[in-house]
Amino acid sequence: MSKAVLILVLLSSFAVASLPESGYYDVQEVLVRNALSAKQNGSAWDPFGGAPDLVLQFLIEDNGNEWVIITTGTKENSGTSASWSSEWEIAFEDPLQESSSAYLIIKVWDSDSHQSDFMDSGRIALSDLVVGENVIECNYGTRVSFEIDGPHNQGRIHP
Ligand SMILES: [Ca+2]
Repeated sequence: MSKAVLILVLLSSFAVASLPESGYYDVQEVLVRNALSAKQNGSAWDPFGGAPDLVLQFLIEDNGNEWVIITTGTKENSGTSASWSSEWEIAFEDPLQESSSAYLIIKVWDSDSHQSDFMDSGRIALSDLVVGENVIECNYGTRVSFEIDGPHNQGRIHP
């Protein structure tokens, strides 16, 4: 399995977090269902009625700033559902906060060679993330689920 992304999420707070402690976590079993089959205006995502090519971005949003931590590969002609067998490693450095201003954002795109089309997005407070399955219902009904596994290899964060 590839460790495609390694990012340090540094957030300051003294609150208790749902993810048990700082460390490396794997994001895996990423699954999309119920993506929009057509654009808001009714036209297909791709020319000649083609199905969308789903690609996801995971971002962290904190106090109005957001940055990408994971970009999945594109699933060509995936239609309204897709799954990824890849595994991405992320790192949360203690203290992970209970702040109401920190979120994991999921953005769903239809990948296009010219310019990708935004399809949907949703978010979950970082403090609501759990080890195990997480489910995000996006604004237009897309359902994104993924598993968080960990923490592991904790010692590597502060070598
Ligand atoms: Ca496309």
